[in-house]
Amino acid sequence: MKMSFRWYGEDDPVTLEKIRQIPNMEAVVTAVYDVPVGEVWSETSIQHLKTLTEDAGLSFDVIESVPVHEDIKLGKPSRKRYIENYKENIRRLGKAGIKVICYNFMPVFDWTRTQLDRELPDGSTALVYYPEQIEKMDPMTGELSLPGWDASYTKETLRVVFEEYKKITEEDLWANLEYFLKEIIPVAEEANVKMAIHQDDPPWNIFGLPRIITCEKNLDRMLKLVDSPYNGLTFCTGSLGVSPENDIVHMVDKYSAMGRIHFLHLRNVKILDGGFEETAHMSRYGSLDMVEILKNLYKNGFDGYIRPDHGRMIWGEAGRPGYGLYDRALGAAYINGIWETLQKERR
Ligand code: DNO
Repeated sequence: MKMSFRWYGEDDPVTLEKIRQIPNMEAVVTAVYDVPVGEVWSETSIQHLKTLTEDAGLSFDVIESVPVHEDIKLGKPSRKRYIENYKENIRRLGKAGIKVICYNFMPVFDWTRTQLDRELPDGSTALVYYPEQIEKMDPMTGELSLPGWDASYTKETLRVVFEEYKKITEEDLWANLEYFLKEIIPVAEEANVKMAIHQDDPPWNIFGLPRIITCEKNLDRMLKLVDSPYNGLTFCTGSLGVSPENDIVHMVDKYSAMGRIHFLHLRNVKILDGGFEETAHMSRYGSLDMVEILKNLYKNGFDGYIRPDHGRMIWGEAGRPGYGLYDRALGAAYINGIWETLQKERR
């Protein structure tokens, strides 16, 4: 496994110099943020990120994310242009040495929480999703914004896109995903870039919008749409793990044995009735058994990328929700410890 860390670019308070000092840190996970969703990334911007990363002693291997334009998910005629742009991004990133591109196929909203600063008993704060809060949320008022969300929506454009989704069933979304994959995976193969879909977070429909990348049955279906190692997963333990029906230890075993996990987001979550709280990474704080997850990866010879996912805010840190330095660094150290133990046991 190669340890990696998400970096939001030059205005991220968590600098590359800090990231580099986390033990065993190899790769940076980042993106070009100055281009609207759907457009082609300039080679200058890609090269700039690569230079900054490599000058800091880290490798430029993983992109999270190249976002998929809404017209592709909606299957509109204009998708043709956006898919061509997407292919061009894959080619350009491949040329720059990128090995994995993470993306998602969630309509309109990326990951969703109902509160970003829920105080835990130890005084740290965490991201949570409570059913009684989601019921009261109205996306049209746009009060909530999370790192990675497309911030370009106005109330009017959001209203229009919601109207368009009223006509889209889950099966339509599947058909649009299939069309997209059949177009882009051959390009990814040629560019030698592994495409890695992120699961829907949370893995159920929200605000009446369909979500399909949610469970084992649907991951099986997704991987079969184009049966190529280049059509793979960003396996996110926290996204899938909030649904009690997802057996994360088993799924990690199955998909890593198939060679279809290229990138992992590792975090722990505590399942509540209809909701969840994010917790510290260590198994005892949440519902996931991190040791069993890592054991299965190790057993299957996993050599892809892992990043510690969201952290709590601790030690008075302020920053992007979920993406501070301290708790994510503790997560990396914890994962490193388990991995080293597995390596030594093997010898
Ligand atoms: C949240 C992230 C997601 C992820 C995208 C991938 O913290 O895991 O925003 O980057 O869904 O496209």
